[in-house]
Amino acid sequence: MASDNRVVIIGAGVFGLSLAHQLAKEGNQNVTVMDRHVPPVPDGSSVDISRVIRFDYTDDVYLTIAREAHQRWSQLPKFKDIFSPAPILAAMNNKTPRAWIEGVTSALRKDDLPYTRLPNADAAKRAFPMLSGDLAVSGFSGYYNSQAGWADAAKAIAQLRDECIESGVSFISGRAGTAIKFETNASGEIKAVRTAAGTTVESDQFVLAAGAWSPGLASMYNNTLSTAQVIAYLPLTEGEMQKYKNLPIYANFSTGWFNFPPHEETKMLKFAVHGWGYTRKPTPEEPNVDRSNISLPPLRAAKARPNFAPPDGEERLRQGLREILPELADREFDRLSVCWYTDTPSGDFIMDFHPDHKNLFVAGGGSGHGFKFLPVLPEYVGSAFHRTLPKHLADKWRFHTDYKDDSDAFLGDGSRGGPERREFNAQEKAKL
Ligand SMILES: Cc1cc2nc3c(=O)[nH]c(=O)nc-3n(C[C@H](O)[C@H](O)[C@H](O)COP(=O)(O)OP(=O)(O)OC[C@H]3O[C@@H](n4cnc5c(N)ncnc54)[C@H](O)[C@@H]3O)c2cc1C
Ligand SMILES: *[C@@H]1O[C@H](CO)[C@@H](O)[C@H](O)[C@H]1NC(C)=O
Ligand SMILES: *[C@@H]1O[C@H](CO)[C@@H](O)[C@H](O)[C@H]1NC(C)=O
Ligand SMILES: *[C@@H]1O[C@H](CO)[C@@H](O)[C@H](O)[C@H]1NC(C)=O
Ligand SMILES: *[C@@H]1O[C@H](CO)[C@@H](O)[C@H](O)[C@H]1NC(C)=O
Ligand SMILES: CC(=O)N[C@H]1CO[C@H](CO)[C@@H](O)[C@@H]1O
Repeated sequence: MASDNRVVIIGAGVFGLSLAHQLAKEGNQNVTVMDRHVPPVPDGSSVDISRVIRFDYTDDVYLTIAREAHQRWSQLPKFKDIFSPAPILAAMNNKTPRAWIEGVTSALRKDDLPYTRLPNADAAKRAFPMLSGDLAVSGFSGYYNSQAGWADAAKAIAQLRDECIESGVSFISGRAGTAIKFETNASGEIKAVRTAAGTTVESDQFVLAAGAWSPGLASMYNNTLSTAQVIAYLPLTEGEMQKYKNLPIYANFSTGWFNFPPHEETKMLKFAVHGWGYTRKPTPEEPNVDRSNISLPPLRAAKARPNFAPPDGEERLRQGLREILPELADREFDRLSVCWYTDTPSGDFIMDFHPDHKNLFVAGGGSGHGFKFLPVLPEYVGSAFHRTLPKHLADKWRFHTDYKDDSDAFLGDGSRGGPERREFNAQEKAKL
């Protein structure tokens, strides 16, 4: 690729910045990233106080590259103040199908990766004595893996942004960086992107890396479904920070509930639900091309996520605490929020050219697990952009056109738990 080929990337999350950094490192001095906000974008999905880093996957490809990523998170000096090691404890009830845990542990065994089986709740509580709850009323099954941890996502994104700037990437932020619509010619090639400021940005190639907002700019052919997931932050006292210092990342795979160890800088205990989530059908006035059955976060000026989660979401957040740390279950939260997943039917990412627009590359489909790949993502997304991925990866991350007519393709990758997905109601939508 000629190094002065202009590339405009919409979205400064982990996917967009990774590609920008890779292209600039390869010598392209004409890469521009557009976003609603200067990264770290406060309500972008790549930004929060923490994201889980683990390589526990049933799928060989993700296990392998997540291991590569984990090695970099834990060994590279530049991640020293960003990554914190912590064990991950995955638990399920005997009642529910245990396919996920069995799949993961057999994948770990196959690669000779150590983990500790926890045959019952007592074993889990012996290993982690601060777990004061019952853990599972009807039969517990689980394991823990000490080789995991969490990253301060906002700091990691700020560092990646700086690496982009240092390697020559330009940024357009705010209204002039907010894409409203692509301008295409008769053969579907994109000529420019129109912005909320009324300007247009021309380019040779465009990249759609707008995360959960992407279906508002190009038809996703049922490749993605944007779902909102709930999060809570609970303030801890100094004494509690000490008491829970070695708390593992506890993931209840029957419900999708999981927590992070206490966050030293903010003195918060954060927990969330990796579930089927909530959808938000856009209103007819909103700019989007594919109104049929899609879900979109509101496209507003970026700002901190509103202090809001639906009541049933809050209840699930508290119920999870009741299982592991009941002494905290009725405490006041500092904040609740929702954060948007870009789910794909299989949980696989998308890194491929769009079927309708020859010069539009799509990078995303994070499906609630994309962040951890930050240290290795530039190489993969760069190769996908140059069409040089090994065939098995190109197949895995292709833009599917075959989901187009499915009535409901979004059945997940086996890691989701809890109640069915539902549409936010009108009062809830007003608070997003
Ligand atoms: C609650 C939650 C918990 C998660 N936990 C984990 C975890 O523990 N571990 C893990 O590995 N992954 C986790 N993930 C998933 C991971 O965060 C995502 O897969 C990843 O961050 C997605 O990155 P992205 O670049 O696709 O999207 P984003 O980071 O959302 O980036 C898209 C960007 O596009 C911008 N944008 C949107 N529309 C426009 C427009 N029209 N014009 C200009 N800019 C626009 C947005 O402002 C945004 O900054 C979690 C996600 C959530 C929501
Ligand atoms: C960027 O692209 C423009 C338009 O093609 C070109 O004129 C310019 O030389 C390029 N800049 C660099 C640094 O390659
Ligand atoms: C997961 O959560 C559900 C609902 O709160 C609970 O019934 C179950 O016992 C929990 N399981 C584990 C393994 O913690
Ligand atoms: C659209 O733009 C591309 C790239 O500039 C060009 O090759 C193609 O001929 C154009 N198509 C039409 C119908 O103008
Ligand atoms: C796929 O798109 C069709 C037509 O747009 C729609 O009827 C169907 O419900 C969609 N399926 C999913 C899974 O969104
Ligand atoms: C994926 C998805 O959300 N599909 C929905 C499309 O719309 C129908 C009818 O509203 C829902 O039943 C599907 O769940």
